[in-house]
Amino acid sequence: MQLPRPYSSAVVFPLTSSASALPRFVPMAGLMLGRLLCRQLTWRPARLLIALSVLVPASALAETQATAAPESYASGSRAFVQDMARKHGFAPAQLNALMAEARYQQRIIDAMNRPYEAKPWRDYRPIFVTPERIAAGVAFWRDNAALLARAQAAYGVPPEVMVAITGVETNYGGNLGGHRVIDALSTLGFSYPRRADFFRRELEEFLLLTRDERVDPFAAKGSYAGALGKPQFIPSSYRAYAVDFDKDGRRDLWASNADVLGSIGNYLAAHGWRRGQPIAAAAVLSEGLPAGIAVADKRPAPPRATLSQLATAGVTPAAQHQNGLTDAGTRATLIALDGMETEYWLGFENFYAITRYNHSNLYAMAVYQLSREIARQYRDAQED
Ligand SMILES: [Ca+2]
Repeated sequence: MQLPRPYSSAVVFPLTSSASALPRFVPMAGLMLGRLLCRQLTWRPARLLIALSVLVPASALAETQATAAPESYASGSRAFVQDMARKHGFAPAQLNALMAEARYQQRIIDAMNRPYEAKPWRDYRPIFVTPERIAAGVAFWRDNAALLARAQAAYGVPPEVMVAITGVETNYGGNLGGHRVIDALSTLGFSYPRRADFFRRELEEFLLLTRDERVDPFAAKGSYAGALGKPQFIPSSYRAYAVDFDKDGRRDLWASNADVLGSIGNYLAAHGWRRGQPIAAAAVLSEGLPAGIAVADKRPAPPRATLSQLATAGVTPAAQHQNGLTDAGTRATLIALDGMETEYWLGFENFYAITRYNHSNLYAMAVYQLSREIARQYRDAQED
């Protein structure tokens, strides 16, 4: 995985309007190859494609076969440059030069239209809660035990939750996403009307981030939705919640596990995590669907009903999940998930905090269940 490189002193960035020279971009091997291929494709496509299919992974090949960008992309880019110049003092000529290197990617639009979270729970869970991901989580915990203890002390989040989030997001850093962040955010920000405003703001945040943290905007790789680093923070979250937990002067969510784990802890603490409180519990419905209690599906909802109100309506935590549930005033959301049969769960404040990381009850439940398995196996191994 190619990591974002800090800017060398030879490269002019930030792009302030007072700077007169055009930025001298570091030549990118991938970009150069892409240009070379595009040129060659115009004169001998068939033979070249056969040769390339041997040498170049399919994903890289697809990238060279550029889909024509819709008109919205060029006009969006022009308006964006003007906005950034006005709001943040970027030099228009230099930012135009930078944006001219960004590429519309149809495959990013396609990926947005089939998200994992559209799957039912019975298909979603097996993607993330697997023996391999549990074992790798135990190893990741062992390798980062001191950092995790320090992050738990600082933010109150148990190690297994920070480990499980890293595991669900990027398989502990093993899969950081293969898209250039600038391509993903410009494609979605200019040419994905349903959420264009959101992604355009994230593109703005991304350019500010690269300026502040001295990250090369073309080397930053991420998911198709523009999420960054091992914890997959979107740029606005990176700027607001990432912490320099190893105190080296940079917030590096790619290479520093200290910064990664500290940032996850800080994010959850800032979104309502309660130290020592439960996350979720399987629910038993003794009287069928309870009257007067809202039932959430995959869409998160803040906990409103107390355990005592739930009990009155016939909803109680399953015996194996009653540990720590001694306060009848604890609030929960009753959640129904479409497993092989419908599963009922109680999600507490900490469950809702995990949904602030990714707005899906499926996501939070996968993190919770993965964290339980990792914790069990980690502690078993400690006792051996
Ligand atoms: Ca750092």
